[in-house]
Amino acid sequence: MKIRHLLSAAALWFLTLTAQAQPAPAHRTDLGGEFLFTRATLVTYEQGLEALADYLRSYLPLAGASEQYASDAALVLALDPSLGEEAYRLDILPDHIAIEGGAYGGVFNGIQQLFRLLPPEVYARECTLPLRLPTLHIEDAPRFAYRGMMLDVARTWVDAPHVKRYIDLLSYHNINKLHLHLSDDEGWRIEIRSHPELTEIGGFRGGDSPVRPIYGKWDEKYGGYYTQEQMRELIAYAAARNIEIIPEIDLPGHSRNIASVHPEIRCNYRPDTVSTCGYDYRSAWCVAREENYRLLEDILGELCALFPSPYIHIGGDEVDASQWERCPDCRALMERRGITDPHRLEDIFMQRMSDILAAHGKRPALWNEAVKRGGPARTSRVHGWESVRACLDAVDKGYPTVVMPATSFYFDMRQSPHEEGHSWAAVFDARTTYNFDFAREGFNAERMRHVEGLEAAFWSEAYVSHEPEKPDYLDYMTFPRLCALSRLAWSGNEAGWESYYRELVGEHYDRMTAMGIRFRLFPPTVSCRNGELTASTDDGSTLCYLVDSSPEEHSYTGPIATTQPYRYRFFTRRGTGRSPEAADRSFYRTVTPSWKLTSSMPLSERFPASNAEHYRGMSRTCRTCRPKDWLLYTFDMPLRCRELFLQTGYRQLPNAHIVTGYAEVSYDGVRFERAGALDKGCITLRPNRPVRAVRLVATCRGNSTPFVVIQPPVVKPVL
Ligand code: TNX
Repeated sequence: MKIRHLLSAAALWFLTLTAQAQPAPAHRTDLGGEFLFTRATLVTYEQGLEALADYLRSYLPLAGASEQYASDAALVLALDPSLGEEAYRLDILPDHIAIEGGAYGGVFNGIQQLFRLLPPEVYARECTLPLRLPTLHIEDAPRFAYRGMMLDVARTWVDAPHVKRYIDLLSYHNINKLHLHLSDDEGWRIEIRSHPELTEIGGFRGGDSPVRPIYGKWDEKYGGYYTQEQMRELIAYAAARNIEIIPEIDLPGHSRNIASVHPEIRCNYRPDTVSTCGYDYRSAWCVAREENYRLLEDILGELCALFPSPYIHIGGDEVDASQWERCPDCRALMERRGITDPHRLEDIFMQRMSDILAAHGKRPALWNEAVKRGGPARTSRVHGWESVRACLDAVDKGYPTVVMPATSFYFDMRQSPHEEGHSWAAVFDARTTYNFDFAREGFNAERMRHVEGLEAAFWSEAYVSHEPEKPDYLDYMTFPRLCALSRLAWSGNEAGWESYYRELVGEHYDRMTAMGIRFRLFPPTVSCRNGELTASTDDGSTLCYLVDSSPEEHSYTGPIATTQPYRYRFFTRRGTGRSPEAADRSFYRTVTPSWKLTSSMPLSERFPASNAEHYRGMSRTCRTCRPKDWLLYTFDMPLRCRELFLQTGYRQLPNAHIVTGYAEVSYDGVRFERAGALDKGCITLRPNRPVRAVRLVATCRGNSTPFVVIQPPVVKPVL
């Protein structure tokens, strides 16, 4: 008995503590009492909320639920239409808990608030009762009606169970829109019953598919798709968690996939397939071909019937209009319409898409490029991704806009300079996402009227090459940046980063661990002074380190005395989180030797050899690679180094590289010896003698791209 009391007292103390570290909801009043939450606590619900009673009981070991709605029962779920749809009131009183929402979503949000008052184990469905909860009154409502996340399932296929898991994770963070990027050059992911070939063929690339292989999947047929049945289930699963799925079919560009399945939709000219080892590169729908609109009517018609979302995203980004310029039919259409700018053809195309959607009672959502000329109706929703300026432009034109500039919201961007991920928009972590400031970015009150909310995006070109640790990479890139996004979209960032960071560390790390998220921790601080290498963290994580290239992990217990600090790399772990590696500056130091590039492949004039040679960016060949093609790096002086990293293809992306091949090293400039196979177009050499030249030799027939990208060698000096 006594022990029990002690435990409860401890639990109460713990809960009060964590409750203090909670995000401050709009209004919270502590009432000073307590409620005893037991297995016998009966859940009662108002009509229409049964799914939420079931949801609650799937997380907590509560014995019963009753349709007999009684407002003074132990745990009451109720509606109060006087509240905003997603707003809620949570009352914890000595004898009952009441969660009232303006609509279903509001009650769901209230349940999430209750979860945040419980120990983190609730997310693992391991919360034991009884528990004492402090009595309180909370009223809260979201800042934005649109709080979204976009997942690109086209480049990397994410199957339905993994999407469900992701929906769960989003829903714990009060995200209410899941924008699914269902088609792109590399895949078609949603069954269209009137055209089963779109998924049966276009759902897969490589192997015997007419869709070319790419992004690390070269020797196998790769892909997958959702049947309409599965999608219906996902839609319902998401809806039960207050998430609307918004489908996207990317039109009229990013369509190489469907154009490989239905080549007739392409523009009417002969492609140059010689430089691509036979692949047709055209990726846009021909605007002049009338039959195309019948196929599009079938596709959009089925999507409108399948998805309850009032918006269907029809893309509109990165359209290569040069294809239309080369097409006699599109040119004739331009003449008939009296237009000279081929981009106007996109407006014509999008207008027809909008008409199809309107006939089904839906509106289009578009990437910001599609409204640059102001063509589409102001009822279209714009997703502003290119820049803040692009968002402001859409807002100023009067479009309801979802703000998602890549520089703060593209979660495929890497989080610090030496990590994985893209960097074309920015290198940023959760802090940048959290600190996004509408006022500072130029959104005044008038402009804010057109802002529907915020969205983040995870594009998956680079994800597929991480497949062995697939969920880890998605989690790592998403969290905690998504926590920051959700805070920004739900209540704003006025509390400031320092306060939010304390909350992440004090609260969310344990919650994400219970959720099973392999999240990113911030890297440790490393410094070296007077022969002492030290590492530290401020987030309660455990510090570990690695020496040289050995995989053996050591735990860090104190300063390391060394004259070779560049041999050590540190990282931290906490729960299911891990940090990136961090090292002393000397580890990252590189030199830029003088060298020359030659090749069996002709080199591009736009991306000449001198770019790479002078460390001013990359160089390119003018065609794809074939067996025995070579790249030769000749150093002006014999090069002594610790490490020599050679890379073909884009940084962070296995694309436009030599897919299979090997490296040969020469120490005298005459004889070459094998030094190993290329891995995703790259090789790291650790030569023990000065190197005169390295040759990379291809063994693959093509790389699915009409060129090979050549990066300057990364050379780490002998220290
Ligand atoms: C731009 S964002 C794209 C995507 C890429 C992404 C990579 C947008 C509408 N287009 O096709 O996946 O960059 O970060």
